[in-house]
Amino acid sequence: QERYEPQTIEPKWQDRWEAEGLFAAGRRGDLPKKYVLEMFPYPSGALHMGHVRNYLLGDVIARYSRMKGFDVLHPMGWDALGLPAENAAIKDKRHPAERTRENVRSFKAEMKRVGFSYDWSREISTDDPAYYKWSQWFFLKFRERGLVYRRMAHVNWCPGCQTVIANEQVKDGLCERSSDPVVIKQMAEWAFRITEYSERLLRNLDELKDWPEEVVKKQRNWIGKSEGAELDFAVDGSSEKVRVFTTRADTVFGCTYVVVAPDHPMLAAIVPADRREAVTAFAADQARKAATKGRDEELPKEGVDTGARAVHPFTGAKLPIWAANFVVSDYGTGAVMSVPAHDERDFEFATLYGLPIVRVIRPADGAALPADAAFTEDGVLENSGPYTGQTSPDARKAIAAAAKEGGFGGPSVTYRQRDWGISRQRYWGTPIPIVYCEACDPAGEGIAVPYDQLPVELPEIDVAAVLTGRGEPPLAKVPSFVNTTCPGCGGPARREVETMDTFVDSSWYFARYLDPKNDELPFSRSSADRWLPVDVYVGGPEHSTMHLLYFRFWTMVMQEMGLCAEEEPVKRLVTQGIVNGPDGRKMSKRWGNVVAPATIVDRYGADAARTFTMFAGPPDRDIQWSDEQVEGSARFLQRIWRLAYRHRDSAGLPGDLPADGRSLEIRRAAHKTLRRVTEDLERLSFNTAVARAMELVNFLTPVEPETDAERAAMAEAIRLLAAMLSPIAPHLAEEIAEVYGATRSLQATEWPAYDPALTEEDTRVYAVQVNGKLRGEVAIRADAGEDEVKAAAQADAKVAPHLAGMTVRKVIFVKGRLVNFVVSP
Ligand code: ANZ
Ligand code: ZN
Repeated sequence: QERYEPQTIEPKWQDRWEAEGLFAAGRRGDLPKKYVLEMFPYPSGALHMGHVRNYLLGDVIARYSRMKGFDVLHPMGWDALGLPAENAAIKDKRHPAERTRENVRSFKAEMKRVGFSYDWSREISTDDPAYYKWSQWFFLKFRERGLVYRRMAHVNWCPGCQTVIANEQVKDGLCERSSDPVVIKQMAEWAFRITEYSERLLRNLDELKDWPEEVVKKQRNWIGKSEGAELDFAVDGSSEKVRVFTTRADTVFGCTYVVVAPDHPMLAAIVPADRREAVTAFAADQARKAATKGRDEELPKEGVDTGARAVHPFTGAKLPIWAANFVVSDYGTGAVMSVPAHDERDFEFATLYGLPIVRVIRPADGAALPADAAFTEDGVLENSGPYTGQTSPDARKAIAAAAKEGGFGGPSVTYRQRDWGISRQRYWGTPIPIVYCEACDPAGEGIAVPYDQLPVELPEIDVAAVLTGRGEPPLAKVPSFVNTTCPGCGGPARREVETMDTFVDSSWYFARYLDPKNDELPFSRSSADRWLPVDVYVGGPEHSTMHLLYFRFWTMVMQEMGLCAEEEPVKRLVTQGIVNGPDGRKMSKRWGNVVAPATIVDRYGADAARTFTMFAGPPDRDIQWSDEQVEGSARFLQRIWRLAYRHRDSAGLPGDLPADGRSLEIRRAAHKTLRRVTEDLERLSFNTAVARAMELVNFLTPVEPETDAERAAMAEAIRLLAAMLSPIAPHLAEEIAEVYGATRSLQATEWPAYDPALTEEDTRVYAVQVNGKLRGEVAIRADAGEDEVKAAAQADAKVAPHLAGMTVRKVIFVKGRLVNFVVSP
């Protein structure tokens, strides 16, 4: 009928896609593969348009790729375990599994209504024992490779709740839940030795050419490689040595004292008896202060002279050893040589405590030195014995080499990255497959649960009794879980009662999709060879470091285990911008500004919601939700439908009638648009693709074909329009294609080819201004209309920053020459 009715069209096509199994991966083993993945959701609350944008980006890519002749893997699953579900369970006394199941059901129903093209036969959920069995398997395999160990670590302990809490739950030193002051406690935990891969994680970043620069930069900083030297300072009158890490070995002759962390393990051995009490009191005071300070707060510098003396490795001078709070125990060696003349922190500290300052570097250009500050740059050495006169870089090398030669240190590299602690005192997580037996394992190192006993399943529980948020970890309160037999001696043993960080679950889920039902291995080698790496991975930039580092690490280990050939999981990473609500704040349950896809689908249709979301801006930019613009998208789709409907009688005409005059014009417009849209989709520029389609619709709408050639050209244009829009507005596109004679779904049809002869054209260069200031230029074909030029200008890398966070008040457009955005904050 003449009216565009998404409410009838959309379910019809969704049913048909499902019935035909069009989205099953592996249907076309003869075709090249493409693995398109979106970060799987944590199914809490309800799906909103902020999530939808993420999945939509993947969906458009998946749909386009199928038409381009790829065998596409596009799966979806659930990051179902985790703290929010457990906290909700504590509050309302319902089992987290129940709520999770409900949420998954509603997420899935909503996803289907938006028309996402998932292969649901591969659905996974991390709370499924058939899934977490393999997380446990990996844990044990990693442990066999020396990549899992038990360590003592500083954790936030809330005495009120009797549990360890995450950094995020500490507010101004108080427990968020009970308001008790949080203390730092030493506790045993399981950790992954990710630092063993720091160098490789760093080095491979150079190869990740299709990753956003910001993500690569963040990972680089997170790993934090620091090249320098380690130097030993003998402790006077003792056999001990204090080893320091420095990036400025060239300043060693300016070292006037040595500083160790307040909790440096060597203190007990080197502090003379008469200073012991003072140093211990200082350490205790600092531990308390560190525990109660805000997470990002920096404490004022404080220190204490330990009374011990260090021997300078080059001059033999006796230097005081201090303990101070600006030296941290878990970086480098936990000790530094202080050079107040050339380091700001040292300068501040030396000034505070009246310690000597000796200058050993002067500026190479002879510039004057600041009187009351450190000179922190490289220069030329002075007062430095045999090294005097050398430049800083040369001296660094020479001094590190001398230390190596003399057996008191040498070149050294340190990373800021820490090992990954994964123990959580929680119920709703993957049980750690370890038991403790006092007979076989008196040291408490933990005995692996035998592989044939995996999975260690989460026990059924009395929710009200176990999930209290207080006392011991929940699993410790379930005797039937805790008490087990030792796999070694068959005697009584206790199970590990802590569960794994959920980042473990998400470190390898992308590989489980390859072979989700495998019960011999997490996935088969042949499935890995077929599908890995992920070709496009779409997700939020907030995962730049933790998740995206963990799963790179995991993949390296999987590769070493022979499970896959790839050591990097993802070829191209797309980080999508935020969807802000109409109030300009990030769409979130917390702000009460979420827009539910169901409401939008009911009102405007899934295709309108999809078109709006893709048109609103480039993938990596934030967009603002706007009901008017969704309505605008719906109107645009309506116009397409009316156009198609109006010319439906021409559908039977052959597409390649000889064209001239007006029919040629129509064909040129259609083919040029097809070419542009194809290029835009290739570079994931979806907003400009929509803009170009709009231009074509504007062009075609007023045309009244009179000859058969014109009618045929019009029918061809409409067919092409449907095909090119089908990744974005798939339901409408299918409906039009069907009216125009298609017998198969567009998803089983090849992406149309444009006729190059019809697409030649000349271009214009537009000056792009923001508030009248020239900010960039865009080259675009001469017949591009205002919308298209605007979209291209907004997407331009030079222009975009000037529009970020601004509201466009007006656009001045001079055809063929200029576009000027009038904006205000
Ligand atoms: C002497 C020196 C002289 C330093 C100078 C700097 C400038 P990055 O680049 O971050 O690795 N340092 C080393 N271990 C530390 C610890 N555990 N806690 C606090 N500070 C520590 O910084 C390395 C520098 O940070 C090292 O080089 C050391 O100070 C300090 F003119 O050594 B430097
Ligand atoms: Zn035993």
